[in-house]
Amino acid sequence: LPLQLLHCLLEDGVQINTYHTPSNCSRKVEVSDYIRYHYNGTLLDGTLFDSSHTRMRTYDTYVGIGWLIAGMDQGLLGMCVGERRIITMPPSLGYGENGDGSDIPGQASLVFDVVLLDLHNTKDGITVTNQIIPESCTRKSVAGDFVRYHYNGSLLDGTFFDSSYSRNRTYDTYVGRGYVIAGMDEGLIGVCVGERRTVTIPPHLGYGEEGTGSKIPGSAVLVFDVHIIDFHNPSDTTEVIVTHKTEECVKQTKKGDFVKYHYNASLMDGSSIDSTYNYGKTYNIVLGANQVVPGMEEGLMDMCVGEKRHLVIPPHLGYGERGVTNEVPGSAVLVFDIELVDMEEGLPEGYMFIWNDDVATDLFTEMDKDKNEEVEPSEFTDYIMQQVNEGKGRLAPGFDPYRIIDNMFSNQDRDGDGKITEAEFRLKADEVSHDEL
Ligand SMILES: [Ca+2]
Ligand SMILES: [Ca+2]
Repeated sequence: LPLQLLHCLLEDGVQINTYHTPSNCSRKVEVSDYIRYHYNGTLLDGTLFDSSHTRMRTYDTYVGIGWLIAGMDQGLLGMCVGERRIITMPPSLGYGENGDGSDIPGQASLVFDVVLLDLHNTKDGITVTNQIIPESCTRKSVAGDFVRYHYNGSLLDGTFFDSSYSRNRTYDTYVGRGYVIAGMDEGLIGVCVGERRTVTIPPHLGYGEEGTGSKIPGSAVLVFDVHIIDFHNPSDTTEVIVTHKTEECVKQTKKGDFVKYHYNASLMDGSSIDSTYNYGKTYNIVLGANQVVPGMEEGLMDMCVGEKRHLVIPPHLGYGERGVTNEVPGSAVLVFDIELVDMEEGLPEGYMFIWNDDVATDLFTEMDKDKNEEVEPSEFTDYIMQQVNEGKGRLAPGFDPYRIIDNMFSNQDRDGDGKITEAEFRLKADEVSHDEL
């Protein structure tokens, strides 16, 4: 031992020699903190009497309140996580006259080479640091919201234990409802979409004294670097924002209309899903016919040709918990920018064909071109198409006309023999409904 050190020991105090100081230290050990550290304990002649390293387990204890020998209770105070120090103490602050077991003789001065791995106080709550909040944030998560986020998880000394990035999948959960550890349940409240934050969680709000798995030891403080991808509430409706209004609007879209529109689809983090502009043609659907997700149906209602809208669609009105393989992640909130390019007015609800004019008085005879007292499918189809082309009748837009006409024929051909007789042909204009004439 250097003379200098011996000299200090004579003074009956604890000698502290820090030989590694971490670059950042936001907090130092105080009385009543709970700490996890590794140590090698040696006698003054260098004889190793104990080592937490050989046990491959940290020593976990309260500090400064008499749980440790006095020399350690004093010598560990003021330490930073990651700091390494040598604590040397006289026997009076160690095991005194009698020593301890067979390894520590009486009147032995002790030398502990310590590295601090973890530090918290049971009075601690979570801490939120390193927040980066998008300027566009208009809404913050509340209990009961469903949050999709990425995270990197590490221990206080920087040891990595888990990452959602490594699985290439967000972690998805309800918050404030006990589905995740208490500290995370709290740390995910008040977040914005796109926000980044570091949530530091003491063990009593994490995995406690037991820890979990092979990577999170007991009494470990957890540090999560979190990136919020999106969140929604099960009570959310589709958000519709008109971004461009037309000067005049003759008619607004309604159920049954055939609409042609462009869309840009993306996720809340801005990543693009799909765009009709890439294909150079509109997406065409019949409104109210379940051809698109409910949120889109809603977003396209009461719209004018030329109008543009910004839609935010929660997953329960979009692609749900399952999403679309390789395109839309499960439970994702969708963002659509849409533009109504054209529309064709639909028929009244329930109708697939209507007459614009009065119905011919002797419809059956008009249809039965070859006058064999039966209307064959070709006669029927030709007649209906002729009415449509002459503007006398109208088929529901957006569907295959021949399929509609086939259905109409089948409904009229009550005995299903492939032809319609005059008896089967019971027409009254006010009876016209659905696929019947
Ligand atoms: Ca015929
Ligand atoms: Ca028949």
